Amino acid sequence: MLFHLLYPFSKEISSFNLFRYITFRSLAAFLLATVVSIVWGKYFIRFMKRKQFGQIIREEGPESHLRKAGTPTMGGLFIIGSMLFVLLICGNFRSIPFLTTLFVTTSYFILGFMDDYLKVLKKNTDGISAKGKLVWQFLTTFIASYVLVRYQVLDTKLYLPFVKGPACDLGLFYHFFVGIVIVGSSNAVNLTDGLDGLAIGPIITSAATLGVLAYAAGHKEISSYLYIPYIENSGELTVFAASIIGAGVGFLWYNSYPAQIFMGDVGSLSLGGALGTIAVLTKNEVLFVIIGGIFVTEAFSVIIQVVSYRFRKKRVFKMAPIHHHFELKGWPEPKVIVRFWIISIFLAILAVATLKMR
Ligand code: 57M
Repeated sequence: MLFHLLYPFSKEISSFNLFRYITFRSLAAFLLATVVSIVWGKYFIRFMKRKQFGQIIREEGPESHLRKAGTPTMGGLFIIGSMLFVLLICGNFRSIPFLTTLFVTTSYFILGFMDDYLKVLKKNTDGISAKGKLVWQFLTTFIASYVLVRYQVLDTKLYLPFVKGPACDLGLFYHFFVGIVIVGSSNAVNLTDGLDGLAIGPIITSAATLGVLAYAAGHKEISSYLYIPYIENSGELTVFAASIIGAGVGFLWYNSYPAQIFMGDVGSLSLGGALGTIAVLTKNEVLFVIIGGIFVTEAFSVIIQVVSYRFRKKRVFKMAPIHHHFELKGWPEPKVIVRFWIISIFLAILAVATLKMR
């Protein structure tokens, strides 16, 4: 908002000119989101402890998790809250890519909040049904992709890493493809969020990578130099990504092992949805499989485990998702977490490196 309020006065007060620059507003968003989420998080944890709104631990999980019972959850409330506060100041609300990401993030935030509310506050451990969640998630993406194609913000073409120009035109299937990417990302992050800091680490590396890609895609000269599609106004997603990084760092301040707070579905579903939407808006849906490789691996470990058990009555992993498999192999929790972070950093570097291999 400040961008809309202050920039017109930049002729009188030259320093307001700074608000025009995406780099300035991204740095400001990152720093402000970090401070706001650290401060807000402190009081949020105190409030949740006082109200005894803590995590219910399922018996069938790893033994080591039983001591986590009662840990406050729904930290996603102050993660997304910090992001929205900062984006109100630094965001460009005339950018359709920015508004679309805000719409999906908010929609999934509401879904996750309702699920957590039922599970944590109403002690109804099942929360919203898996089918109900999927209907809500796909409905959100169909609305988003319809608007983006109808108002010609995006075409229905598919772009692949290492390949110059579009690989093919998905036509009407594009809307379903967008759904798979965003809903898949949201649920993969949700599954990954099973150890202290395990999800927020790759969320930060993915947001950083997608922020760089969004800046390049929104810049005419850079996008043509790198042979990537130019998406007008997608540079504003760099500001959005910066707010995710800042709020994520602030959350990690408390979620690092041993966690004082979990993010809850309100955090994992909305942040996963935000990342998937930025990947779609910058035409990096396939590259996102590399960027979010940890999330993809976690989700596939569950699919492989369930399919194997259903058809062979045998498990492939000691327990899925795969982070539990390593826990049950005897890896201490912090070791699993940091090794997954190391892999996500390498995947982020690899993804950016592919820009030069077209
Ligand atoms: C999301 N939620 C964590 C916390 C977090 C189909 C099946 C694979 C589904 C999956 C499942 O239920 N996933 C739900 C994962 C839970 O975390 C809460 O949920 C929020 C995220 N949505 O913010 O509020 C537990 O994770 C631990 N945790 C931490 N630190 C954190 O920072 O330690 C979370 C965040 C928390 C806490 O213990 O209670 C979760 O794991 O449920 N099911 C599973 O993941 C289960 N796997 C399983 O059943 N595998 C089977 C089949 C179905 C594949 C198999 O291997 O044969 C495991 N998870 C649990 N118990 N809790 C194992 C059983």
